[in-house]
Amino acid sequence: MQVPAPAPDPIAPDALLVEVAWEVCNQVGGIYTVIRSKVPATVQAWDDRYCLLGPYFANQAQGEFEPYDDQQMAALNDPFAGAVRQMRKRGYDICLGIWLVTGRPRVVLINPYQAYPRLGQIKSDLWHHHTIPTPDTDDLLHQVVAFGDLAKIFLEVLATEVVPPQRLVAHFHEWMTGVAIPALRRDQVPVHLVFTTHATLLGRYLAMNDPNFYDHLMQVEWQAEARHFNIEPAVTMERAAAHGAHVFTTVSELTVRECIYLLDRIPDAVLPNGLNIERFVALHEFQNLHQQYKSKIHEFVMAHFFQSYSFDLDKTLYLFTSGRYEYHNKGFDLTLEALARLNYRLQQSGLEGNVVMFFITKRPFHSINPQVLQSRAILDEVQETCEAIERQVGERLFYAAAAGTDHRLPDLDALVDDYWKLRYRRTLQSWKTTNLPPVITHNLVDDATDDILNFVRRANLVNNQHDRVKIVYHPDFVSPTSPLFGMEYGQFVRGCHLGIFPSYYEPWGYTPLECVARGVPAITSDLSGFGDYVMETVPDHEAKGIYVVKRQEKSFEESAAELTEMLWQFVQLNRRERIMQRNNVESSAELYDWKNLRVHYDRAYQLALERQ
Ligand code: U2F
Ligand code: UDP
Ligand code: G6P
Repeated sequence: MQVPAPAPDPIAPDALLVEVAWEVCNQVGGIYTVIRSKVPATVQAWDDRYCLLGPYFANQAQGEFEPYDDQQMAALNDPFAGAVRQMRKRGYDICLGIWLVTGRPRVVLINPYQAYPRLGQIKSDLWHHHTIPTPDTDDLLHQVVAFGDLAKIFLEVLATEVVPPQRLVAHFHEWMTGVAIPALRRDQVPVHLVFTTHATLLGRYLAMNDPNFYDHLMQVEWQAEARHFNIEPAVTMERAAAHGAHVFTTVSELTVRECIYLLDRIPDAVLPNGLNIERFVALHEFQNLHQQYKSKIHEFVMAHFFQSYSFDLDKTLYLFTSGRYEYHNKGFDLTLEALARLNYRLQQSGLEGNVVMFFITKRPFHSINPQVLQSRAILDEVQETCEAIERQVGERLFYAAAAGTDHRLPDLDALVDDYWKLRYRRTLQSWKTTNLPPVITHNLVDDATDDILNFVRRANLVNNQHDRVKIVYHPDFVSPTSPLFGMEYGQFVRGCHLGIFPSYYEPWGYTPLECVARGVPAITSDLSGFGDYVMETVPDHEAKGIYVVKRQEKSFEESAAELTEMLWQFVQLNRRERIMQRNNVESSAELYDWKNLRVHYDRAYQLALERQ
């Protein structure tokens, strides 16, 4: 298939659009990235006819939400403000404001807890009207059903009291907001309903627990399995939303199959995920950034490894994987297997250079490993000492050069005070150790049964000096406030050479796409929505730095062999080839810009408007 020509900017349907998601101003995972990155493209087309709706959680909203004050609210002359004012008059705790992200969209946030006094009635209605059970013990479910009830009230006010005759589309993401759909249908509220599932709940659980998930998909009895995993309430909410919506959509062809077999409805459309791709005017700018952030990673690596032994950083490649800790679904198992094989091949080959592989994920931990932290602190001191010596030598050398008569270079050693010489020696002495550099940077709550740690122990991939593939397991997302990396996730990605994401279950998978957007090549799999999309729509994707590991109908062994071969080819590229590849990757990123992909959303909205 050919690469589709960039779609002409579609004209958004003439209606109001409310997009409802649990992750509006509330980051949990990938759906936050969908909503947030899509804002500029959506606002461009829908302008002030667009508004987001989500639950208000003070801690989360604080940093990214700016509510309008009473004066501003009174002055606003648009339907969303009108509906918020109406609800306030009736005593609801609801606010309208700006989400402080690129595009600055309007947002309505509703505090779910205000509906708690009515929870009994809400739950009873869900059961009697829609056979949706809600247990008493799960607070997330309580928040979800409370918010669903309030979202329904807001949309009802908007559709019946404020905007008629203007039409209204409400687009719900995931079951957590989709729970409002059945009641909106039952009460025949005049709203055109779109529901998007980003993964089926059962799919995620089954994939994690059944090694032959894809073979068994057609025979799954949803209710029995939902009970088995103790997720029946959420699954019934998801099914009710999928069946109640006028238009039901999902994010990739892969999840279409899941929807058919696990939710019993064929999606009306696939809405692939994009990004807001920002390109630099000068091409070399992103290459410079790679170099700049790679230097920051060098600092971490020196602190982490050089205490025990050193290696040539200029011949070191930084590989990484990242995402929520789903060892099997995210393909951490396959990645480790391939790394162990790569390590062996590198040792046998006589090829120069090392690979440092980072696992960036989230696991419960007590603290950063004090040894790792201390090593970093001492290295910082070494750096300060070196800078002090450099300054001293610099000043004195300059003086000696100007004052001297024989034009010969003075003895540089003599230009350094004894104080600094001693401090230099002492700091280094206290730093060096004979221990191996730790694989993991933190003290995990559950170290003994951790899958990554157990693999490296079994495979003896434990940062021995002779290992050519070194492992750094960082069980927390990287952040600018972290004492170890001290950088944004996006900066970390830029500093690396390759992202590895050979997922077994991944409805879309943003992480490889985020690499591409930053000009970093990435490995994905044909069981990830993104990988599948790339195979279908970008014929020369390998030349553009996107490698797809085949996992469909392949054994673990076959996929491990393929991934090993990909890594092996990658480590043999020289610097010039890597630079050229990064240029290709970066220039292809626009294919995945929301400017091109938003059209799928607008078509779904058009369909919803035709359907009621
Ligand atoms: C899919 O990503 P996720 O489903 O992982 O998206 P998240 O936003 O990380 O998680 C949403 C789910 O997390 C759960 C709940 C939601 O359906 O089950 N959850 C929760 O338990 N507690 C909360 O407070 C909030 C959410 C998919 F897997 C990726 O491949 C895609 O890239 C991504 C975007 O389409 O969607
Ligand atoms: N991520 C992050 N910081 C990190 C590692 C990952 O913010 O240190 C984000 C990443 O940018 C991506 C999301 O986590 O947007 C993972 O999304 P993906 O679609 O890959 O998987 P999901 O979690 O939705 O299953
Ligand atoms: C960028 C910089 C170059 C640097 C190169 C290193 O292209 O602009 O100055 O040499 O990165 O690439 P590498 O793949 O070896 O990290």
